Amino acid sequence: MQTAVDLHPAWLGEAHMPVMLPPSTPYEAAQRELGAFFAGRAGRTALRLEPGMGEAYAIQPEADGYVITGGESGVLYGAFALIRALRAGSPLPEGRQAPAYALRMLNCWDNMNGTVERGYAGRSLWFEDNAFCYDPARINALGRMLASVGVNVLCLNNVNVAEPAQELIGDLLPQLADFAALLRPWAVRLMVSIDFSMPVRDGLDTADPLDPRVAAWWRERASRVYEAIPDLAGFLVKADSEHRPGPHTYGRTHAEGANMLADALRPHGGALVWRAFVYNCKQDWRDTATDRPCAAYDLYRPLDGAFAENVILQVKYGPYDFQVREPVSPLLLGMPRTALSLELQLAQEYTGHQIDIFAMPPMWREVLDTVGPQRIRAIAAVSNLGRDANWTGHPFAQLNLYAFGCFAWDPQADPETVTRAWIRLTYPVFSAAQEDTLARLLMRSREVYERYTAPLGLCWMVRPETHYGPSPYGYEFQAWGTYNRADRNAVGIDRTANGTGYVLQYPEALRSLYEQPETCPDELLLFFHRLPYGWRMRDGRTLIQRIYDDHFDGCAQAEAMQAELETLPFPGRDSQVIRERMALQVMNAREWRDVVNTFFFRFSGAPDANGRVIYP
Ligand code: GCV
Repeated sequence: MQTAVDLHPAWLGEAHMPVMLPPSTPYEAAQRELGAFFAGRAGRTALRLEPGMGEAYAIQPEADGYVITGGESGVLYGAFALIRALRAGSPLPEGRQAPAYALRMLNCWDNMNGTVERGYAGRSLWFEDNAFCYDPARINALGRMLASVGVNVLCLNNVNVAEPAQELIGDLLPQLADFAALLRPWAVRLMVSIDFSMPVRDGLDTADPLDPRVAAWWRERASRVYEAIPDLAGFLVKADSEHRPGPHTYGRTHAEGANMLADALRPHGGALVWRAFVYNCKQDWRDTATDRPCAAYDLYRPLDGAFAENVILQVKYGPYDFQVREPVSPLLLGMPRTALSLELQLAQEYTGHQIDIFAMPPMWREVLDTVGPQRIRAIAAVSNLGRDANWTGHPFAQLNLYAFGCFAWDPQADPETVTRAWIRLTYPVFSAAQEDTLARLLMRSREVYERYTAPLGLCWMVRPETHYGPSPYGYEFQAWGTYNRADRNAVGIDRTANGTGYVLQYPEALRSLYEQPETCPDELLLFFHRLPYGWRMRDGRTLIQRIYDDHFDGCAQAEAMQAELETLPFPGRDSQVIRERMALQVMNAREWRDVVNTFFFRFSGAPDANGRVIYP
């Protein structure tokens, strides 16, 4: 059983916990939050409900307090925004505030057996033993946490739908409805990942989307589901990807598959979120013509404009799969007539397993700046939550969830401002200097991780089984389409017009930037180019020297982070968890440094110009 303190994310404050009894509406939740916060403080607040405002709100300071005007969920977001600003000492949001995206979704890869695919914070918060199994108080606290940062949709089951999760929209509907009811007062709606082949499981001889019996089956099923949960946000689908069933089995396009499902949801106001994470996961490594990053654009670009109006195509930020650094997916730039959702990953699958520190806001800033906020209509992130007492394993991983909410509401958000606000809310005892130390550390944490793992756009050097720790050739002879093709002369893949042609998928400005190694940003150099070890970088160093230097520097910076953290007065359990995980991170960084340096030294035979130890 969790203690009361465990039920709350640190940014909401330990002393401020008015949620042991679930509220009945967002309005009531807002009243309670404000009541609890202002109890014993000067000033009063009034809520003015204007249903037409929906999720929007405005905070009006008055002589003796504040008036929050907003729609049914807007008043709740306004209440949290006011409390946050007052607690963090941040400026109050001025004027009408409305979220940039109507759908701000957390995707949970929870399996009904209680495991979480790529989960690093313990078991599922709501599934165990192939059934629903949860502490209602914790789910209530989850709703509060999500609402406090404006996340409004939770997709509760893994996109890899495994038995018996199909029954979430079948026999388990009553339990699903009970779960939805717990989150409703927090303005969080459910979404369900579905199995495209479900009609076959139910006795039909096909799941062909153009077969009228299949379409009728889904229409009937959608009606049943919406009868139980009228405000369900919709269905999420992973189709024809990593062995999942999909329309290709029947020779149909993804637009045909998605539209059939969207038709079934439309009368109920549901959205059909269709993932664009589709590639050949049975590639022969000898095949150098097939280039995995090309796959999604090749498949979907010709379908632009063919999707029904309530289909949202959900695209991972890069063309591979949540690597430490990838160029922005060209699909995000190349589907002007399709509603797009940007998929981020809070779960640190390739980014340190919530052991190594990896604050994501700077990365998201780059992605959103490249894509431009007007191109996307929704935003989703793979969850980093689990049953661990602090929700995310590493306390700093809470920042990524908090920041996701901020960026989903306002895609222009400034990473450092968000990070500093989170620090002030989470560690209110810190002095200004301590806040500076932690803010700087977090803001550079991605670059540090990148340097000791896979700098210069080199991806996939992780251990294939776990995606943690180094294995530079681990993916090299596998079927996943993930190669660095290092040999004794060169490393990287030529993705220019003379190579796989991937670069041609970009609009002209980016294409010409990436096309030449002389102009390609260093951090993506080996993503786009195959270069000899003696290649002269812009700063005069050779490529091999830069690889060595980055690994030495990254590791040294991880060690420096460890020393800096020692100077900070983390409260309670955080102190121990942070220290323990930092020690593991330093070990990991040393391992990465030595394995990768040795790997390239053995190929290139080039000594380190600075004479540091590289194991032969
Ligand atoms: C849910 C990667 C992960 C898989 C994940 C998949 C996806 O391949 O390793 O665990 O499956 O992405 O996003 O569907």
